Amino acid sequence: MGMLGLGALGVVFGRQLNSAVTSTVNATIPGLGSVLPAAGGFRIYTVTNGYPEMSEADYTLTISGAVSSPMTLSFADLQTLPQTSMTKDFQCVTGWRVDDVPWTGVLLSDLLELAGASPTATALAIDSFDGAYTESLTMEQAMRPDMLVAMSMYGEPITTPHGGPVRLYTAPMYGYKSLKWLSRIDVVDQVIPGYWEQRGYDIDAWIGQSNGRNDEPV
Ligand SMILES: Nc1nc2c(c(=O)[nH]1)N[C@H]1C(S)=C(S)[C@@H](COP(=O)(O)O)O[C@H]1N2
Ligand SMILES: [Mo]
Repeated sequence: MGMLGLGALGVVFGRQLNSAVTSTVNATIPGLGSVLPAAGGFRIYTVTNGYPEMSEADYTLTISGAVSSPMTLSFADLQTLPQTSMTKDFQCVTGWRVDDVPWTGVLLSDLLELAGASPTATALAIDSFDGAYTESLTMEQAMRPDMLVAMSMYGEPITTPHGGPVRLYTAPMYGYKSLKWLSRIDVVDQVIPGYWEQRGYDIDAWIGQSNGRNDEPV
């Protein structure tokens, strides 16, 4: 419970804790935004000062590391790849859930195949263009058919607060794995714990089977 309590607090108040370290002026107001429910029941989270803006025209996704074809894809490149849609719940480890969210994008497995990810690589180290948030997935997890590099949510472009133009949607795992403002996927030979994992959350974030929670898997 010690770790969970700390971690859960961190999600809700991460913004304040962060700013408490770096500034006192902005310590409260932007943090409050992160605990207010947004439209549709989502709560909008960020661990930095606000939400980084990036147009579809400026967007790039880099796939690097242990791949035979390192590549940098534009938003238009991603649109030319096979699109996969899924409608599934979004579950944050702090307890809120949004049912039946339609997502569309490119399967993470399709991108890894395209880049020629090494069959002996064991994990992904994933970065956000917010400059702070990171995530990890094992290669086995990343190759599942419900791990999406999402470009649309509710049939619309993903908004900036929700991590647009491109974010991860890791359906079988708690929301902290669904990194927003996706910028880089690095294929690596060991799991590098992500932002919240360094702060106490389970690396394997299976819904209902981690962080001491007992949520219904969805
Ligand atoms: N870059 C970034 N991605 C992130 C987060 C964050 O703070 N920064 N929070 C995570 C957590 S804990 C959750 S529950 C979801 C929330 O997604 P939303 O902000 O679109 O509701 O984003 C995840 N991805
Ligand atoms: Mo979360």
